[in-house]
Amino acid sequence: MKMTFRWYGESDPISLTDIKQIPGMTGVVTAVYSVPVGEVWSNEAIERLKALSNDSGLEMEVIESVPVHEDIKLGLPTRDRYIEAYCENVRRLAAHGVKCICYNFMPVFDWLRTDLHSRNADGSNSLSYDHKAITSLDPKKLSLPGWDESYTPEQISSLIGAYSGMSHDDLFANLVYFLKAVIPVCDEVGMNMAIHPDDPPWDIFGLPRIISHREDYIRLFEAVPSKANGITFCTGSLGADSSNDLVSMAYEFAKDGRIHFAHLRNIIYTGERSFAETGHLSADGSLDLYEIVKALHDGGFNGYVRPDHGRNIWGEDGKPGYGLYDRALGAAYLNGLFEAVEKADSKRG
Ligand code: DNO
Repeated sequence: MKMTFRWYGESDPISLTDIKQIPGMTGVVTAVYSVPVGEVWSNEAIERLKALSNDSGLEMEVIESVPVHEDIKLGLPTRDRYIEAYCENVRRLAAHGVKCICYNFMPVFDWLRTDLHSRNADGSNSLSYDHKAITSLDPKKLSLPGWDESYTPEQISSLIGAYSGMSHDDLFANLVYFLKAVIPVCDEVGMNMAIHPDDPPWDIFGLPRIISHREDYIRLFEAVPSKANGITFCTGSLGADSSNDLVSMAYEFAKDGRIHFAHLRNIIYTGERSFAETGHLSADGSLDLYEIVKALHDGGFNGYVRPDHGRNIWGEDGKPGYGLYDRALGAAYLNGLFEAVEKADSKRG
């Protein structure tokens, strides 16, 4: 396991020095943010991120994300040029020592919450999701927390419209088309693709979502068998649907060599299809992080891990989910869990 931390590049208020001071931190998870989705990243921009990270004693072996252009998800004729650009990014990143790319295939929104500063009893705040609040919104006039800067309500409405009539199978076929072009390049250059699950794992505004349950993964691996076709095991996303058995999925997919990256965090169920993000500790939420870490370990997981969304604590007003303090506490806790399960195993063994 390699413990990493998401870093939003040079505009991130959290410095690489702060990140390096977190015990056990080996690397950053980052991206080139200045290039529009679908274009090729310059070698200079990649090189600069790598040099900054390495100069601070951190590796840059995971990129999150190389985003997938909507035309690819929509299966438009223009997709081939965007897929070619994607393949070029894979080659360039591999040439700079990147080993894993986290991406997603969710139409329009790659995560959704109804509140970015939900007040907790201890005075902290965190992200939360209330499905009733979502269903009461008019998709033609959407203004959503966290998305107002990326899209105008008109843009959201027309993008959602572009997906009308698209079935789950259509979207899945578009994902397979994409992977059949990208995975051979990954095999050639030694890159792992790690698809992020749907967050939350159900359809929203009639948009199909296809990476939400165990069966979705089985179908994905059958369609593109190379182990480079792997996953980002995100407990907070998958765990929002309590029918997902995270412990058995962690074990099964780790054993199959499919988990290249793990986002580990906790949530608490607050109602039907509703949840709030909590601190990472098992006791603080509905997910048993100890059992999940143990299952990953028992399955032979040896990929990258990062603490995921944290709360705002100690007066911090961080980027929602991505402040320093609670994620650092999360990393320390996860390091402890991994050390405990690893040592218990080697003593038995
Ligand atoms: C949110 C993140 C996602 C993730 C993408 C990966 O906090 O987990 O935005 O980076 O879905 O492509």
